[in-house]
Amino acid sequence: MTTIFGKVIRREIPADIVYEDELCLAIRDVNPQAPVHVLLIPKQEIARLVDAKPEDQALLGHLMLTAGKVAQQLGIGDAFRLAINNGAEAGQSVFHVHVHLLGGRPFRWPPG
Ligand code: DGP
Repeated sequence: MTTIFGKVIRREIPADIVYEDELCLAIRDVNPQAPVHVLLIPKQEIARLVDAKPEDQALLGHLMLTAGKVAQQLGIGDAFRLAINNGAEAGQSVFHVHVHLLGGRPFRWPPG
């Protein structure tokens, strides 16, 4: 089922796109939790991380490598955090898998 991110990918609604390639998009989060808060979104619609299949391994790896690249591009390459919320109780609100890339402020551990 398509989500708001599917609409972004198809350019049906606007987004601040900071990176794009054949497999994914990186957009600025509409509700940023850090000075830099970007979402890496695969163009393939996968609802949750646990719905990914073995054949999606390269795509998931691509998101990780791209996160590092985009972090460098946005000047937070030395300190950033990646997060994937899987399931509503873990904070997932958009059911199209995505990686949060956050940076530009200190982060505590463990996360809340
Ligand atoms: P999550 O809660 O992990 O599913 O993250 C969803 C994120 O998506 C949340 O931080 C807010 C963001 N978001 C929701 N709708 C939109 C939108 O239409 N545009 C953008 N840029 N971000 C959105």
